[in-house]
Amino acid sequence: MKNKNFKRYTVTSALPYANGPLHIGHLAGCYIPSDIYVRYLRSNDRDVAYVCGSDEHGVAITIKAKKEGITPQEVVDRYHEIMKKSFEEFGISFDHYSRTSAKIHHETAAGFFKDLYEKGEFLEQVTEQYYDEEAGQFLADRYIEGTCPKCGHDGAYGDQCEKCGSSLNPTDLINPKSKLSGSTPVLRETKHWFLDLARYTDFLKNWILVEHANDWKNNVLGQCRSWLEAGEGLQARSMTRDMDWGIPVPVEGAEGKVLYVWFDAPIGYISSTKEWAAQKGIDWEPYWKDEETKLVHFIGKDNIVFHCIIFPAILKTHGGYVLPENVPANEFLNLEGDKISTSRNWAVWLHEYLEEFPGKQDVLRYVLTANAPETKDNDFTWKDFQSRNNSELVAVFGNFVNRAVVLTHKFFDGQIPALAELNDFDRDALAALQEYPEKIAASIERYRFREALSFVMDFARVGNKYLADTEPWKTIKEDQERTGTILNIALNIAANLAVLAEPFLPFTAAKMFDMFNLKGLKWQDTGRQDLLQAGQKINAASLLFEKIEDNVVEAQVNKLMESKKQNELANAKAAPMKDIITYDDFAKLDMRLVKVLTAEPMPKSKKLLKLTVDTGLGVRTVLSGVAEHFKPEDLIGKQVTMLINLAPRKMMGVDSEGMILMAEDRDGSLRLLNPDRPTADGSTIS
Ligand code: B3M
Ligand code: ZN
Repeated sequence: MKNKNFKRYTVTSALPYANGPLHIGHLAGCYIPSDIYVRYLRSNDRDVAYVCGSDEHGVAITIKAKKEGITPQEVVDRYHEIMKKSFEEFGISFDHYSRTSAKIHHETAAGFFKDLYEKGEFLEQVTEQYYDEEAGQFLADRYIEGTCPKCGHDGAYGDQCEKCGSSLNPTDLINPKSKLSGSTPVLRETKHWFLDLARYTDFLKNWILVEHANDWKNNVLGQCRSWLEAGEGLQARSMTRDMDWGIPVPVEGAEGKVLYVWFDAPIGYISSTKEWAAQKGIDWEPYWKDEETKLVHFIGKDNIVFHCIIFPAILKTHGGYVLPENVPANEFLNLEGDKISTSRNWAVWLHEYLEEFPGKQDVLRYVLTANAPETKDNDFTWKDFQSRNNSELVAVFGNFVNRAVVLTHKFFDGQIPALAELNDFDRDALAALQEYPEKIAASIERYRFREALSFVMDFARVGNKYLADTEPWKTIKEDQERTGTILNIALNIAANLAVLAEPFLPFTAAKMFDMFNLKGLKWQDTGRQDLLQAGQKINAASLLFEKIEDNVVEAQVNKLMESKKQNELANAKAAPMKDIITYDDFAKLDMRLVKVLTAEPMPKSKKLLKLTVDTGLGVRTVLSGVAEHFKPEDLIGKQVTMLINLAPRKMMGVDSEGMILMAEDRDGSLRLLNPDRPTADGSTIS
């Protein structure tokens, strides 16, 4: 399979659920890698359809709608637009971005279901499913939560445990609870249509574990192997759900049921291609049906089973469709050592990034690729972001291009000087210029984008070092011709660099092409040392990258810490109840409203304030451990609550005659207990 020559490419990236904005984990997982791949293919003049769209069905959407008190339609309308815009802003160059609520998709997905149904592929089974009696509905997938039977994690979903990655059935959960009402669901009978995956085991084993044993990524093969070789083998999976949001099941006796979101979503790639082709006035079918089409699915690791097992089984059964040639799934990206989480607001949101780093899309693209979770989970840190920007993009890439352009303006008035005699430095640099394009291409073709990008940077280093070695700012003093040769070579390295970097850093490449007055250069033009020729004019240097200061990344870290704190506060539980007491115990406490007359810090104490209060029965002195929470002037003149019959106690040489009572918030801060209207000092509390 490996060396086959393909006529065209269909490249997909996972359809993101339209239930929230996009964050860096999305970009790193499958959108930047696919975009690099496609930009590279286009640069090679290959025929590509790069399709995606919003995944608008499933429980992910209806749960969000319930949480926000709006309809599922409102949820998907809102987030479809937001996600589409973010992709555009970050240069993710889909040929088409559709949505699964589109009519063409409903028809296409229903058509697939009908086809399989008519072929008798489904097992029609009445099984017991969890039903929420309070909410009056069946609980599909994420509507149900409980303890994972495999790892003991408490918040496992009905379809999957995110902690250990096991795929589950709702009935596997220990202590299942409905997400709708919190009640314990009951089992009720309901009919569903199951895909009997076991029947595809031999085909899948051969296709994945034999035919693709050498060209699929290890992390993908590993997961497939564990599915295909698990003791109990592949289990039948229901392709329908009891829900009212989704694509109605197009067969009789299926009222109130919709297609399982994972049945319809991958078919969304096909619908998106259809929509794209119709708009272009071309035929969509070759992109899915011609043997000479290379289909590649870019996804995150949690989607492997759906793209490598279930969707291929569906395509195979339907017949007439090509199967994916590769499914280069990435692992997960963490953020500052913690799992990215929408609900905990532990994320770098793309729309917020752009507000805070306007025009710096390529910096994020660069960092997310240089540190991509290609073979294992990886961590995004703001420190790493800063240092990659400052010491790689600014100090190497930007510095090299800038020096070549600025010196050409300074010494040659912006006109490219001619080549003269070459020395060893020149020959080495030109040799590198021949080597790098192929090296980079080979890595991209193998989906090793990190490695490919590191070669692009190495090539920029070659240019940087070439200038450092040849020192045109010195040679200009005695040898104009030599200086011209150096700058001619440096500029041609830079022009090549623009083409080679374009898949990774498209905004930067566009600026470079503008500087060099170059248009329409393709991958096949790289390796040439005459992209820029003597006599041509270049434009003034434009800023490619700029240094990011410490305070800027510190602010980002602080923002994350703040969201962690907010989250902890929101989740902090009230202190547990103390032991039960009798009324007589309680009646012994004499609590009163008292007025603070004076307040002053206690010398040598950080914690204590010394107060005098009017108890209605006389003036007393009280020491209160609130100096870290209140200033004396916060208290003077205020009414507070006090336990007045607590035995006096001597502290730091002062008798404290009672105790001020306060409420403690979850974060440990204190609040005074004030009456809701003026009340006489000494009023009792009971
Ligand atoms: N929407 C799941 C996800 O975002 C899903 C991908 C569908 S790809 C066909 O992880
Ligand atoms: Zn688990």
